Amino acid sequence: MNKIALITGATSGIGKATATKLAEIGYNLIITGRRGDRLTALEDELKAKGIQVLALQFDVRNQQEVHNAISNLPAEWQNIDILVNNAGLAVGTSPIQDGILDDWERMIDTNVKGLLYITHEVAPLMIKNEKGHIVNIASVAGKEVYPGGNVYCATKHAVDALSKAMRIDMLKHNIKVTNIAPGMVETEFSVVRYKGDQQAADNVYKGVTPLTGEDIADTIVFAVTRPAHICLNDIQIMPTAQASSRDVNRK
Ligand code: NDP
Ligand code: 8X3
Repeated sequence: MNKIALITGATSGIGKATATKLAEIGYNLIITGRRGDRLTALEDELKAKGIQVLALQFDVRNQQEVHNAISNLPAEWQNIDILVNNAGLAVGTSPIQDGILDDWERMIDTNVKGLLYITHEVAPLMIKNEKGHIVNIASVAGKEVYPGGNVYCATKHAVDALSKAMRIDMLKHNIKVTNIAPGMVETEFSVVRYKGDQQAADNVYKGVTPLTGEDIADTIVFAVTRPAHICLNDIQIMPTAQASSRDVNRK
C-alpha cells in the first residue's frame, strides 16, 4: 500500500515541489492551501503520475477549518505517514516601531499557530499507528535575526523550538521530527513579503543563484527516506553564495 503524506501550503514553491517529488516516489498525497484553483490544477497533475490525491482547501489560521478538514478525513486517508508543515510567510520588513500589526498577526497566526493547529490534529493519527514523520519548514530566520526580520524571525525561532519540543513529545511514539532551515529559496515568498512588489522581490535574488523549491523538496525526500532507525533532526541548507542571512556573495 502506498504511504500517505500531508503537505500544507502545496499550492506554490517548496510545498508544490515537495508534492511533486513525493508523488514521483509513490506517495499518496493530501495537499492543502487556500487557493482552490491551484489545488485543483495540482491535484490533476499529481494524479497523472498514478497516485491518489486528496485536495483540502482551508486556511491554517482557522482552527475550526483545520479541525473539520482533518477530523473528517475518510478512513483510507487517516494513516498519515508524513506531515510536512510548510505553509508559511513573511510580510513586511519594517522595524518594530513602525510594524504593521496586521502583518504581525498574519505571520504569527500562520507560521506558529497554524503549524500547531495542524500538528495537534495529525499527531494523534500518527500516535495511533506508533509511527510517522513530521517535517517542519523553519528557516535561517529561525537560527539568526537580521534587520527587518523581527517578527518573521521570531516565528521561525518558534518553529525551531517546536521542532525540538515535538521530538521530545513524540519520542516514545516512534515518530521522527525533522527541522529544515533553508536560506534563500526563490519562490513566491518574496513577492508575498513585499506585498506584490515584483521589483523588490527580484532584488532579493539579484546577483546570486538562489535555491529552488525543488532543492528543498530533494532534501525533504532524502530526510523521509532514511531507514527507520535514523532521524535527521535539523538540516540547514543555503545557496553556495550565502553564508548567513546577512553574508551574501552577489556578483
Ligand atoms: P510560497 O509563497 O511560494 O508558498 C507558501 C505556501 O504557503 C503557499 O502554498 C500558500 O498557499 C501557503 N500558505 C500561506 N498562508 C497560508 C494559510 N494561511 N493557510 C494555508 N496555506 C497558507 O513560499 P515558500 O514555498 O518559499 O514557503 C514555504 C515555507 O518555506 C514557508 O514556511 C516559509 O517561511 C519557508 N521558507 C522559505 C524560504 C524562502 O526563501 N523562500 C526560506 C526559508 C523558509 P495559499 O496561498 O494557496 O494558501
Ligand atoms: C526565508 C529566508 O532569509 O528571508 O525564511 O529569512 S529569509
